[in-house]
Formats: sequence, structure tokens, C-alpha cells
Amino acid sequence: MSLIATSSDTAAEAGDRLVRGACPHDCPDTCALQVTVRGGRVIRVAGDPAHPPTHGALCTKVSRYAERSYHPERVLTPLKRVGPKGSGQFQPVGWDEALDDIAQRLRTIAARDPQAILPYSYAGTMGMVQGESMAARFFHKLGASLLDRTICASAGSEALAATYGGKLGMHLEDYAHAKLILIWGSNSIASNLHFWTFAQQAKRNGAKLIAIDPRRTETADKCHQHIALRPGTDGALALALMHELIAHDRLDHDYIARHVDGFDALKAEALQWPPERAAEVCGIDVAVIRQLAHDYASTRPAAIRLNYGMQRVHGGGNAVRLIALLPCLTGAWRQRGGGLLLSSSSWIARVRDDRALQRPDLLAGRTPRTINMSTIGDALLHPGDGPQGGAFGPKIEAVVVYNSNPVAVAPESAKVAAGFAREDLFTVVLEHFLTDTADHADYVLPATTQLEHWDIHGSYGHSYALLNQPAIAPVGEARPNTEVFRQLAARLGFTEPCFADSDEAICRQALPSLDFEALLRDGWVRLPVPELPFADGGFATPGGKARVVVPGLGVPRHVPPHESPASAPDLAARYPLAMISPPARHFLNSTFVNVTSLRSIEGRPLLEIHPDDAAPRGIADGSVVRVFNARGSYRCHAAVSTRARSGVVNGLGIWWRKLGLDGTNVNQLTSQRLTDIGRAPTFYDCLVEVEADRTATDAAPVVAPATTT
Ligand SMILES: Nc1nc2c(c(=O)[nH]1)N[C@H]1C(S)=C(S)[C@@H](COP(=O)(O)OP(=O)(O)OC[C@H]3O[C@@H](n4cnc5c(=O)[nH]c(N)nc54)[C@H](O)[C@@H]3O)O[C@H]1N2
Ligand SMILES: Nc1nc2c(c(=O)[nH]1)N[C@H]1C(S)=C(S)[C@@H](COP(=O)(O)OP(=O)(O)OC[C@H]3O[C@@H](n4cnc5c(=O)[nH]c(N)nc54)[C@H](O)[C@@H]3O)O[C@H]1N2
Ligand SMILES: [Mo]
Repeated sequence: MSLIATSSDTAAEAGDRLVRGACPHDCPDTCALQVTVRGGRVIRVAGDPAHPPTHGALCTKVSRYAERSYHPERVLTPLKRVGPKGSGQFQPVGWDEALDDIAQRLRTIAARDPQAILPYSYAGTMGMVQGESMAARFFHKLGASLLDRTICASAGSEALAATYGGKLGMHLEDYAHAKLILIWGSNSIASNLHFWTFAQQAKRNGAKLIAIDPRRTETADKCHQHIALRPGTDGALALALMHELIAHDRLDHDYIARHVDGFDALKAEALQWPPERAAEVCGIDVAVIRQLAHDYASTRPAAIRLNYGMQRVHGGGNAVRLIALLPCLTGAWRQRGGGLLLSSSSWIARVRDDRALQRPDLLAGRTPRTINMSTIGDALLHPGDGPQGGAFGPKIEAVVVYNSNPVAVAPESAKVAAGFAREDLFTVVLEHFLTDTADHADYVLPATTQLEHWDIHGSYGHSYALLNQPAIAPVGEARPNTEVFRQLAARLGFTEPCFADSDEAICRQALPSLDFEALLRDGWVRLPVPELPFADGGFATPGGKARVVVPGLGVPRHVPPHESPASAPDLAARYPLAMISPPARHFLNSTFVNVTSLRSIEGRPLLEIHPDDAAPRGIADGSVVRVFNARGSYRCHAAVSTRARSGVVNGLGIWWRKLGLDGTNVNQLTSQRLTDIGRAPTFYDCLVEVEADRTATDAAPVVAPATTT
């Protein structure tokens, strides 16, 4: 901690403290923060100029982090439910009363079968400490059901790991050296801003940027070319590119011979995909595919920034496998600025001590069932007839939610909300705010924000580790997640010493080989990673080669969407439009929706619809529409715009349900069907119909946000 340097917006004063932190949010950028504290209050959150990925810049959202932490609606005391389930009616209670009662309820259920208790968490914070450390220890010792954390990235991650042996790829900084960048299934300006800086550097040095995305995003606007394919057809496009590389002999035969396992099988598959066939499937011109293959084969260095947006469809896993093989066929990995990045999270995983953090040994030989978070609606409502079949086991009697807002973010949310509304379900939610999920709690426990607790972070988009030191004391009566699980462990009589570890001690346990003093001093350290990861092969697979054929997965192929006019014509006769629901720029999933300054930039829940689809339906720009399918109906405002391609509508996410017109959001329409690999949700594989809502007055939300009574 030192005196802050003078800055343009907030002049430093004597006595100001500068605290080093890390952005906790679920974003590939994981920025290094500099937090200025004056008189015990945070007055400024800025990016660290010395951290190469952050280079002193923050996104609009996180530069408002103090506004979020001091938000007047923040939950500041434990709350106990006083109204019907889901009504969001609570009264404040003391911590001891809340924890005693929660411990008693969990003990009673665990005495019958601890698997009736389910932790539900995701990446509200990506911190290792406030994520799965004390919480994992607690649930392991309890013997609770395990959670399969699939809601975001498991299709692509498992596919990437099947191909390269890990979630490994190009270094973020090296994109500046590329001469061609395919920005594939990613709205980088919205969701990966610090990558965009390097892409712009490349652009200034003459690189061509191509966006491959059904939506004309703000990123696509700034690329040289935009290829608006149909959702869920990326695998077909990748196969046609391979077809062209093979047909015109643009392969790096030496790289393939030494570093690719199973090329002949891939070749046989790709030769089934002449560009004409893919053009038909993808809904794009054949000349576009030929040109793209030519550009990719003839430009050096050629980089791909793949993001998770393209794997939220039935064939998402196979599509990632195919795209990940492209730089292996052209030898793009050889040059700095060539290759691919989807996720870099195996770099941090290699130095993280998960056994120390999570203590799976506390299971003591028990093997609890695993429940998929992406089908939580079915899991809460229909044990026995979900994808788990008859082996589901005991009904879920208690859910402890932290770092997640499933009622808003999980698919088919009518079922999720109905599940959380079960009167016989005991629900505890650790939260900053009364989210849609917290509204369904029996107890809401006030959690600290990143300004108030210790944590330690890796990143899935760069190659550094970061430490977050608390800048201020907890606001109100908030407590770190870890402290809640420590206290519950004590009440349940768990006496292992690990339940007494402090948060700072857990930070020190997490990455034992890194220099903790350097983390304390600088806030971040670069991980021990090779300069050019696969320039000379060295994939992390058993044989060291990139894999075409993977045991259990066969040869990668194009897997069509569950729901599309081509793959489900009967369904498409009723619901002819494909809907995708990518993130809105000023929200982070459902986080920040309640920050007024950010919500006012986004305006209101929108459905982008192409003029050719709007006109025959009599839909005017700004009017209220009803979007529906067999799973549900959702009303929002139409944005008639060529940001949508014809045949595809874009429902920008993820609004809080209670801030929507009918107390619903876009996940009312999405399905619980899963991807080909990784058991992940298929948010962007969803047919709908849209009609003008002639009864609607253009009114403000009819459901007011819940308040504390
Ligand atoms: N501002 C902001 N930043 C975020 C997030 C956020 O909500 N807001 N979310 C964070 C999270 S949780 C994650 S996982 C990461 C990555 O988050 P992602 O959800 O991958 O976000 P995007 O990079 O925006 O990628 C989505 C893009 O994929 C496009 N897309 C949809 N379907 C298809 C398809 O079938 N094929 C192709 N080629 N493209 C398709 C969408 O139109 C959109 O532009 O970003 C993080 N960053
Ligand atoms: N239709 C549609 N649905 C989607 C997506 C989409 O693109 N379209 N994207 C999907 C993706 S990629 C993801 S990753 C998921 C995201 O789903 P979630 O991981 O559930 O993310 P958020 O909605 O941001 O909710 C995180 C919650 O954690 C809370 N939180 C933050 N920090 C802390 C903390 O330190 N302690 C505690 N106790 N709470 C904290 C926040 O207040 C917030 O309410 O949503 C998925 N859902
Ligand atoms: Mo995500």
C-alpha cells in the first residue's frame, strides 16, 4: 500500500491508501485493480497500468464497482423469509439466529441423506477463495451432492482439452502480432475488451479482422468483414475451410506429420463438406467460404479468437474440436501471433493446489451423486425423469446458493422458478442483492464484495495470477462466503484444522509455487508458461499431438442444432425463428442489472429482429412483442434492426426477471437440452415465434423489484 499518484478524475490527497486488487467477474480479462481508499471508503477503482492485459483500463461496468458495492439496495443483514416462497418478503435477523437455524435444518436433512443437500454456485466471483475453497471443504465433509458446473463453458472446454490436452492457447499479448484475426463467436468489445485492444494494435499494423457471428455486434461493426452464419453451424463452416485447405493443398504437411494424430480420418470427414454444402447449411455465400479459406491459408501469422458464444448449441463441442484443429493443419502455431485461444485456464490449473483448496479427501470414500447445474429446473421438479433417469436418488431438500443467480440465468426458467418456489425446499442464498434467486430464499445472507475480502485469481483469457487484498471493512454486517461456511462447519461439529484457515492462509495455499510476496507487492505475477505454446507441437495430450480421434468422441463432425428449420422442420413450422441470447455489453450475465447507471444505458429488455422478419408480423421498432415457444412466453420491446440476420432474433441478456415486463426474462424460452460434449446448456439453440403484442401499453416494468419489509 502506498500513496496514490495523481489521476485526472480524482486528485490524490495525503492519507489516501492504494490497495491492489483483482476484478472478480466472470470475464476472460481478469483485470488488475488499483483501489483508492479515503477515510475508510473506496473513492476510485482503476486498472493497473503496469499489468500488461489491463494496461490501466477498465470496462464501464467495473469502473462502477464502488457504485455497486455501496448500492442502497445492498443486503446488509441476514434476512429471513416472512412471506410465501418466492415473494421476496423478508425480515432482518441476527447472524447467530440465522446460522443456528440453517445448521439445524442441514443437520436434520443430512441425518437422513446428505445428498438431499445441493450446493449451487458458479462464477459470480471467479476467486479461488470465495469460490470453491471453504465451501467445497464444507460440502465434502457433509457428503452433499456434487454440482456439475456446466452452465457456461464445459462443451468448449472439454472439446478443447480433448484436442490439445488442456485449456491452452495463444497468449493474449501475441494477438498484436497477427496479420489475420478470426473473431469467432465472440463479441470482444462487450465481453473481452482487453483482447480488443491487442486486436486493434494488429489492425493498425495492417491485420485483417473478420467476425464470425450470427449477430452484427459492435465488434463486427469494427471488423473488415462480418460473416453472419446461422447459429449452430460453425462446425460445417470449419469443415468446409478444411475441405478448401485440402483441395488446394494449403496444408503444413510437416506440422501435420509431426504434431497431429489422425489426420487421415479428418481428411475423410472434411472431403464430405465442399463449400457449396456448408454454404447451404450456414446460410452464407459460397464465395465467402472460399475467400475465408484463402485468407486463412495465405496470411501469416493467422490467429483465431474463439469464444464460448459459439458452443451454446447442440454441436458446440464438436464445432470447437474442428475449429481448434484449423491452426494445426496450416501450422499457424509456428509464428508469434498465430494459433488460437478459447481458454487459457489450464495455465493456472497447473500451479493451483485443488486438493488443498477443496479437500476432496473429506469425502472419506463416499461418492455422492453429481447434479448438473444446467438442468436444475428438472432436478428440483422431476427427480427420476430428468436426464439422470431413475438413478436420481433422494429428492433435493435443501439448496445453498452462492456466486450465482440460477433463477435468472439457468435455462427454461419457468421450471427453475417453480422448483425454487417449492414450499418443501429449504433455500439459503449468499448474495449482495435481492436477486430473482434470493427472492426465493428462506435465508439471504449478506456477502462481502471484492473490495471487502481476500482472494486469489487466475484467468481464462491471459497468463497471470492476481491477488485481491481487502480495501475496506465489510459493508454493513456482510461476511465473506468463507466465513459463512466456517461458521456452519463449527456448528455442525467439523473439527478438522482446515475449517479454521483464514482467507489469507487459503490464498497462500492456493498457488504454492508462486511468489506470494511478489503478489502482495505487485498484485500480479506472470505464470510460468512457454513463449509460443505449440510452435513445435508439445500438446498436452498423452502422445503430445493434437488429436483428431478422441476415445469416446470419435472423429469430429458437424452436429446440427436440436432446434433449427433444417434439423427440426415440424417444430420450425410453429416456431420459425432461431433465437440467440448473447450478453448485453453493460451487464455481466445478470450482475450489474440493478446498477441504475448501467441499466439506463441498456434501456430495457430487447429483442433484435431483422426488418424482413418484422414487416410480415406487423412489428414496429420499439413496440412490445411476445416471443414464445412450447416452453413459455416472454414479452419485451422489439428493436427492428439489421443487427439481427433474417431468420434469427437476438434476445439480449440477462435481465433480472423482476425487471422484465411480466416478471420473466429470455430464459423463459431456452431449453434444458444439452450439448454433444460436456453436458452444457444450449442457450443459443432455441426456436421461437414472435408476434406484435397489440394489447400492450408501452409501460414501465409491471413487476416492481422486491424490497425488504
Ligand atoms: N460485458 C459482458 N462481458 C462478459 C459477459 C457479459 O455478460 N457481459 N459474460 C462473460 C462470460 S460469463 C463469458 S463465458 C465470456 C464469454 O462470453 P460469451 O457469452 O461467449 O460472450 P461473447 O463473447 O459476447 O460471445 C457471444 C457471441 O457469440 C455469438 N453467437 C451466438 N451463437 C453463435 C453461433 O452459433 N456461432 C457463432 N459463431 N457465434 C454465435 C453471439 O451473437 C455473441 O456475439 O464473456 C464474459 N464477459
Ligand atoms: N439466455 C442466456 N443465459 C445464460 C447465458 C447466455 O448467454 N444466455 N450465459 C450463461 C453463462 S456464460 C454464464 S457464466 C451463466 C452465469 O451465471 P451466474 O454465474 O449465476 O452469474 P450472474 O448472473 O452474474 O450471478 C452471479 C451472482 O453472484 C453474486 N456474487 C458476486 N460476487 C459474490 C460473492 O463474493 N459472494 C456471493 N455470495 N455472491 C456473489 C452476484 O451478486 C450475482 O447475483 O449464465 C448463463 N446463462
Ligand atoms: Mo460464462
